[in-house]
Amino acid sequence: PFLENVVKHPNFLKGEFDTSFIDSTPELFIFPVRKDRGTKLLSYIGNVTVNGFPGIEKKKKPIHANPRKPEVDFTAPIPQGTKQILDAQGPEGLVKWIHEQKEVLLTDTTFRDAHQSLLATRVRSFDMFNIAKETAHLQNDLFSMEMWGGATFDVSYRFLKEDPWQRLIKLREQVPNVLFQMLFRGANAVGYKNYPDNVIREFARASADAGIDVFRIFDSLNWIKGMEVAIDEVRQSGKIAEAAICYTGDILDPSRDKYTVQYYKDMAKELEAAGAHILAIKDMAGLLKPEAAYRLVSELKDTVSLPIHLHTHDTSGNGIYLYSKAIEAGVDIVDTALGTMAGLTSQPSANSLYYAMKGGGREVRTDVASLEKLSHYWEDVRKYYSDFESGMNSPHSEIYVHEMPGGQYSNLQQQAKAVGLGMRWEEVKEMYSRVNMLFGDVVKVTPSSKVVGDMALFMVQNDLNEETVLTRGMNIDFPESVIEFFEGYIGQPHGGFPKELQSVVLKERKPITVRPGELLEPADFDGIKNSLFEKLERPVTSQEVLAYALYPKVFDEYTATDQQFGNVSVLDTLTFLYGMRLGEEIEVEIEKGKTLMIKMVSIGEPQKDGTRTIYFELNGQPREVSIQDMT
Ligand code: 3PY
Ligand code: ZN
Repeated sequence: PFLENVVKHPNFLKGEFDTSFIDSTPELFIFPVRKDRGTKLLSYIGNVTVNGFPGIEKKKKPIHANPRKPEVDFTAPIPQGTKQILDAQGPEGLVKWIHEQKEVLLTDTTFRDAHQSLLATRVRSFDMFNIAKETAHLQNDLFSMEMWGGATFDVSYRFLKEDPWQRLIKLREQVPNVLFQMLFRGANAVGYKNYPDNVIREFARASADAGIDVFRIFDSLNWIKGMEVAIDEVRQSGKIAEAAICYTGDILDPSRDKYTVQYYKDMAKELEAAGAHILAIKDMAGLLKPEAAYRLVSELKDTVSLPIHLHTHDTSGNGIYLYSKAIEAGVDIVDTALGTMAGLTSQPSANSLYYAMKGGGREVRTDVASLEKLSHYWEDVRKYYSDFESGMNSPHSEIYVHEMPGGQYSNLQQQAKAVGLGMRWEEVKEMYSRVNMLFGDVVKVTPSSKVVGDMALFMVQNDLNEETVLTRGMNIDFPESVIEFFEGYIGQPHGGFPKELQSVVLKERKPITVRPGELLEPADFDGIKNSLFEKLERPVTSQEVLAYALYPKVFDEYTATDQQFGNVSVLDTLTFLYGMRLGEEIEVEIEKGKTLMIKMVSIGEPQKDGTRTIYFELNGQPREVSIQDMT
């Protein structure tokens, strides 16, 4: 219809067709509505009720009371926070302010890494919006909220069928006082491979425009070249470039002499020179032991003049002890999650850390009563997502041996089951650490951790060991991710690639040693925009163009679902995951002030063609939808 509108438009007929013509003629965008939003949502609900939600066992919709929410006086103004400092004084002013604080500052990860690590990143925007205003009022003491980046982007489109940009934009409206932080995988942005430089730059800029203030930038091999483009673009956007050192190995173990204190100090100096405003120590697997943390933070404090921000995962159970040692050594900011979303593969609990430090030399800047109130909300919400829990329910000290990042553990376990290696999980874990050594002891974090995981699965599955990989390797087709790694397409590891293995994996292919971004063709944003525009028959935002540039297939699937079912992010989480019970009635606010009343009346018998009719009442009127029964 859009093209039809265009070609019939008088200005077009006059030959005045350019993009400003589209902008100045909004009538082009008035299309006949094909299927109303209510009916689309009913189709979604009917579908998930009958067919279940992908990835979770189909079961009856559980019954939960509404989550407990703290009472907040919303007539009071939202208290000022760090966002106001950045906006008024710029990055340098904010850095100066951090240096002046005596108390330890917190970043809350509840909206990102906590649920990425505990619940496979499945927490929906709906449950965040529902507590956003309360969070702004009660958590104004935070340094930042980590609420975007990492796996958020991919999972939102792929599994939650919602637009991650809307999460950011709407949370920004409701939380105008605390800095928003994202995890940015350097040249891999929010993906699993290196992207062309123009994608990295455009994505950083667009994220800044949509509301991100602090960019934690890392490279999965600690290769500074892989971080420089992102650091530069973030600085140009007037935002905070927090450059990260990924911590691996054990600085206090003399037999692990590849990643020494000196290695980290050198890297810190390089990151300072590359323009970092803050230095992050990113302990993505929870390998940093308490005494090592004391040593590392002390030495880094003496090496650079940047504030130091420490991130860990509490998998071993040593998280609070480790933070306490880091605080003693002068760390400025630490990452925690609200108590009920903390611990194990997630971050240490803010609530516990507060009490641990109380009465000592340096206390934690927070209001513990507020933390407890918000923790109640998340305790209740977490139950909606119980199907995504990893099953780990006690501290795992073996993390120090296998070195698998918090977010990878349950993922790899699923992958192992999927290829029939569920019963050999212990072997897979052991192989993971052997592959690490075979690769020359590499940093393991997305996406390098995925390469190690893929190789470990491959070796167990094919009964290979370190020796047979080399002797029989010329006749083996290695996993694609492993080939790309040895080609240099996710960067260069510290100390280089093991040469013999590299040639066996690559065979005739030649490795690169330059930054992949120097070789990759720039993304053609205009071309993407035009093709999306034709496919979707509606205006396309630059955010959508970027989403496509990063994840073409995932984005196509998302827009197909969006066309079929409309905006499903407005559904409450239990309805989204389980559909409805017979006789149940729900309210759905499809936009501000516009609410649909939906009642599920009955489910018809399957027809010969495999369809079923589902009978609803929509705002009191009977409505039926036909869906395909796939069970
Ligand atoms: C991610 O890249 O998603 C991570 O959380 C790495 O630790
Ligand atoms: Zn993490």
